[in-house]
Amino acid sequence: MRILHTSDWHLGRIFHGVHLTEDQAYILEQLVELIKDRKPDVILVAGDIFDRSVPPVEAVNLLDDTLSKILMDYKIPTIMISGNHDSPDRVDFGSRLMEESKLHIIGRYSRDIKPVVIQDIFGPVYFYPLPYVEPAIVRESMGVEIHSHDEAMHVIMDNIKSTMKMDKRNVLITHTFTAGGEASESERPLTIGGSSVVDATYFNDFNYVALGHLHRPQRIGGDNIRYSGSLMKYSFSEAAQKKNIPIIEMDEKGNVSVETVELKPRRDLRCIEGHLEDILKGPQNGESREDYIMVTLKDEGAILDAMGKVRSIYPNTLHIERPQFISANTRLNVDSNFRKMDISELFSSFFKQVTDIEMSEEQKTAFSDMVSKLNNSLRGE
Ligand SMILES: [Mn+2]
Repeated sequence: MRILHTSDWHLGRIFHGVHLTEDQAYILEQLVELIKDRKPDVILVAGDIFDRSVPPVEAVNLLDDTLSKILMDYKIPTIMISGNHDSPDRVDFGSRLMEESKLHIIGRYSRDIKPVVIQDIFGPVYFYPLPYVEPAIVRESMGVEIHSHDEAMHVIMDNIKSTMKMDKRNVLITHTFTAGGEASESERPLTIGGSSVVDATYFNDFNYVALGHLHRPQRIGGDNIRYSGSLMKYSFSEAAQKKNIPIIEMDEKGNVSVETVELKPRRDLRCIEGHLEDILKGPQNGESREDYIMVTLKDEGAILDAMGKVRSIYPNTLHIERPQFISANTRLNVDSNFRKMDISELFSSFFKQVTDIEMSEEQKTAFSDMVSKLNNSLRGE
């Protein structure tokens, strides 16, 4: 069985004010070519199909085009789940109808997870699709006291394993933060404050686990528990990462070997550091001027229209940082690492600046609760 694993497409993403739909269309075209070439038996999309719960029209059209090619031109069964950015109900629309065309979309979590069965010459492989789910929803549907993502995953896995045929080949598709995984800056945290990681040992009985959520392509332990990583680089912290698509060959016994294929983005995402004078000399090693660029300027004094100057050489410069530059009027001690802070840290830093008082633990908890509620209501829960 040949499995193509992908996740975190984030269709409709806006990055530093730039709509990435054209870049996403460009790379999905290559993905479709790869599918045509390699003819996998099944395609897995492990969540975060869209970047937000109500995606823009262009993103919906792009998904429609891509799935039509995969399912109608090449007739490859496809299994998709929703991630923490997707709206479970909207993603679920028409899912029963589309099953007829071998498109299995699982937007909403349900207590009894039915496997999608796909055959190869050796027999069936059971694919268990588990969309992203809040612990509170699992608590309600299972009627057990659970409070964390880890406890929720434990209960869900026990439930799946109670009916799973251990002598058959089984694959799990899910969207979660697995312990041991390395995060990037473009993932939206699953919980505000507290831990959202789940233990990887729950996944031990599966022959392959296709994970989504973490945007860096990576294995957890062996070859068979893996994050495909996001379709593209979605933050400057990912500039040095190599995104790729894992293609998994599963043998008769369920052992896997994995090959990864790199796709070429329309524009790469790069970080450049130096003095303005040197940066204005342009790319020195044949890099494209059209790439999306973040510049860290080492100059100390004031520079008139730094962005205009840099953009005359690199038109798609999206962000300039000036860590050395402290203006005479700036008395606020702003942490230059604010890009790396999560929303709670950002807010408490803002609070401190405005009031000159540290936030209390109670205030922090109240803030986290409010943001969680807001996130959930945006997802329609
Ligand atoms: Mn994601």
